[in-house]
Amino acid sequence: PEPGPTAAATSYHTYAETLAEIDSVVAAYPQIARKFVAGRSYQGRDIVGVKISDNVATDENEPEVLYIANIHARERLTNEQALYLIGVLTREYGSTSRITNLVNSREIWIIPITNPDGQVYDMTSDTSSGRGWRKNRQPNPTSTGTDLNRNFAYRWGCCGGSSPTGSSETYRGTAAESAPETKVIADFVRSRRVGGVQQIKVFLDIHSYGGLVLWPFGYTYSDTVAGAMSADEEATHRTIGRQLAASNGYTPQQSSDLYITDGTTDDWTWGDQRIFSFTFELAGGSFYPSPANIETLTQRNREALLTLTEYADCP
Ligand code: ING
Ligand code: ZN
Repeated sequence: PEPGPTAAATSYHTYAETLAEIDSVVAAYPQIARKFVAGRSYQGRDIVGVKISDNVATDENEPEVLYIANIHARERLTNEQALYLIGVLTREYGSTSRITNLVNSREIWIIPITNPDGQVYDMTSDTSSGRGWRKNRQPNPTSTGTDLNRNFAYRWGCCGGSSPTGSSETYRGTAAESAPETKVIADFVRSRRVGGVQQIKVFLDIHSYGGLVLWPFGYTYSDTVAGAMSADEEATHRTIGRQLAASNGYTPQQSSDLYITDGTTDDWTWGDQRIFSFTFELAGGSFYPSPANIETLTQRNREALLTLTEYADCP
């Protein structure tokens, strides 16, 4: 394929290549794509995103959608999934009416590498296989790294779904939002409240692997929680989740049906912010699927991602 924002990825993007790709998209589509820096990682790297909307420089009163990926370092395909979405939305604007309508009527925020320190650490000179690193790279009392997907401030550490031990893969940190990357995402989400109303209506956290569509809560097996997940709200999550799964062939389930977790991103975005929240575990059978399969594996979610973006003005 040709280089630039229209190309399907044929190898995994490094952090530097991801930034270059974002710069290239923004340069090619300045009317609808704008780069933003949500904040910095523990080691000082920019946590970079792209905002996609018409009149992109203006904060319009449109429903917003947030996509984040690569919160876990080794889940390299998730960055490609985010770049794929950026590519589709920009490239097809003006030619595919469904996409033109979405970009015109939504503000879409996409952060491809939420954990840049971990992602850089995970990459080796052979980018097709990595170190299998999951957490960020912040020192902790006994080891290195906080699991960012156990460090959010809703029922943090409540329920046996994370670890207090520094060496654990699911180390929850010394406190909620103790990891800079967690706080960057949480601060960004909080910053989208205008007059007390959260503008982000739909959120997706992209992980791999497993071929799953998950929704809150993860901290409890209960599907409804008084004051936090009504029967209607649970039904909305379940209905949307099943529709997404019908389009990509994944398995839909409440997060805790996989296993109990606490302090996850989507428990917080729903529990604290009341944003309809989902997690994908991308299909692909490994943290490092062959680069030859990136195109097929990411295209598989085209319909699901467009559908979810459309739901921003419904729930
Ligand atoms: N799995 C996710 C994890 O953090 C998950 C599964 C995501 C559970 C979101 C609950 C909420 O354990 C991987 N592979 O990271
Ligand atoms: Zn993950």
